[in-house]
Amino acid sequence: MSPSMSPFNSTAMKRAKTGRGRPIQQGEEKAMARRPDDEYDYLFKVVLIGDSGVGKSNLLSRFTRNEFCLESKSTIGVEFATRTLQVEGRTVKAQIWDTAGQERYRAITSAYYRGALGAILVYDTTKQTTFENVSRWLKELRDHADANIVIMLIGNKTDLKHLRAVATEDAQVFAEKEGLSFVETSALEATNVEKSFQTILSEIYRIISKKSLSSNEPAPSGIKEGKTLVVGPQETNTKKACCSS
Ligand SMILES: Nc1nc2c(ncn2[C@@H]2O[C@H](COP(=O)(O)OP(=O)(O)O)[C@@H](O)[C@H]2O)c(=O)[nH]1
Ligand SMILES: [Mg+2]
Repeated sequence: MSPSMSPFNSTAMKRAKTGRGRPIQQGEEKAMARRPDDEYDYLFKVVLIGDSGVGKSNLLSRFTRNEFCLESKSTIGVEFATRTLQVEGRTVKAQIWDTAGQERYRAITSAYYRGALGAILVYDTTKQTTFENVSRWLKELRDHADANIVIMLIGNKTDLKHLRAVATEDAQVFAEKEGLSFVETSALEATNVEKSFQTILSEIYRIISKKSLSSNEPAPSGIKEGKTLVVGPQETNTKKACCSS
């Protein structure tokens, strides 16, 4: 792959903060008027994958809205949620994409993976088959995502201790073998959710910053310092009613 094809060049969005001393760029004024506090250094797209029912949507709602839903409901259409946070001293806007149940039919399209810098691969610690299917999801990533994508393995639902079916060590050994970072979480109890997202965002940041330091290549055409590059639809995030926090 040519360097300009890599998402680390083409879609890691470095956005100059809209501060004094820089002229407002075309189109920016409008965006600022709409969301005056939306300032960030980087925008990272991360996709959630894994079998249906493992808790992807709840990990997302826990991370972005601090909400959890006991009842399971499929959402319509691909959607993402965002949260802006500090990562390694930088303001990062995490744009986390969630499936709309297509994983049930193994029908996730390549558009879902396009421009993703990270993938969070979730299994359910109480369901062995969801762990066995992790290998299939890794293959899916190899086939559809960029080769440099940062992958994190998450074993979710640790609150259901009496139902545990996948040993922590087994997942740890597997993750090490595959070179993935690994965390066990409970979206219900909000255990390690923050930590897992922070970990993958930090990993992405480290790769991006190393890359821009060591790169002697000119920026790919169309990418200029201070410009916002858009990956996927901007703020088409649909508001869903959910339950308690
Ligand atoms: N006990 C428990 N249930 C969870 C947890 N995360 C999700 N669930 C439940 O598992 C079901 C599926 O969750 P959902 O987020 O829709 O999974 P998805 O299909 O992977 O998006 C729902 O009934 C959730 O309430 C968790 O950490 N602990
Ligand atoms: Mg879901």
